[in-house]
Amino acid sequence: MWDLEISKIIVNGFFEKFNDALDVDVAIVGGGPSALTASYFLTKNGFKVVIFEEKNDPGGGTWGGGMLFNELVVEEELEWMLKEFGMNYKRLNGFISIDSVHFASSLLYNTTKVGTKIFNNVIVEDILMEENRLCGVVINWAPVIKQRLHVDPITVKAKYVVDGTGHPASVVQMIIDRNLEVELPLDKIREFPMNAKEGENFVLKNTKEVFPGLFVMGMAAVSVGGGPRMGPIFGGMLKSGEKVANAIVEKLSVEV
Ligand code: 48H
Ligand code: FE2
Repeated sequence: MWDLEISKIIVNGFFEKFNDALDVDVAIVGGGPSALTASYFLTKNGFKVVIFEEKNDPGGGTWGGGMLFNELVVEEELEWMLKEFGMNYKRLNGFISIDSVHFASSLLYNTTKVGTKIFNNVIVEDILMEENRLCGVVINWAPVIKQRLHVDPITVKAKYVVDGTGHPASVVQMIIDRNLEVELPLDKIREFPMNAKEGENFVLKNTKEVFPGLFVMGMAAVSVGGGPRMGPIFGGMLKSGEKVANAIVEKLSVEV
């Protein structure tokens, strides 16, 4: 009977990959552009990476371009990365213009193609800690949280956790809420008014390990550092993802 076969293929296929994702090198929270870039470079370097995305459709703030005009902008210097991802684009006055649906789907295609596992509809609701260091995340089905069902979560072990949750910097917020901050100078998360050029520089500078075992990247790095937003220019997100990947590759290579 086809119907039973189909169900078995889905259930077995899911649990095989989910079981493998319970103990990883890097767990990335959120599936936006910085996460898709970081995971691509980490996975390509041979590390086991999982992304948890609370929405049905990973890609974060990329799909809608600027104000739903589905085109977005990247700095010209990032042409090499767009080529690496096999994207189509146009060069215009020092900038690159890309169809945002093509951009989002290319990032998703490339990272999943090299082997990154993305679990959508899964929310990271808490952090896992050991001896004052992050060592994983606590996950649940997003609809469980949204419908406020009283269902306990499960855990995923990771050598490094990356906060790629965008504007709210949700993972760092969990640390702040518990007064755990050791290396964080902040008591709250905030971002400043739009300035594309400064925002793009700020995101890269503030992409770093902010707590033992926890890196912050993308818009979350801007919120945590307290810098300007940059609007619909996405080069900083790509560069931030690449920076996190390089930093973790270096750390994990030393630890091996
Ligand atoms: C699971 C979660 C959780 C959670 C959130 O916002 P994003 O696109 O993230 P970035 O930093 O890669 O890109 C930012 C960019 O899209 C942007 O907003 C820019 C450039 N703004 C400039 C401006 O001026 O506004 O994606 C974050 C993703 C989303 O898909 C969330 O659903 C997801 O993270 N997420 N997933 N567990 N606890 N919290
Ligand atoms: Fe944004």
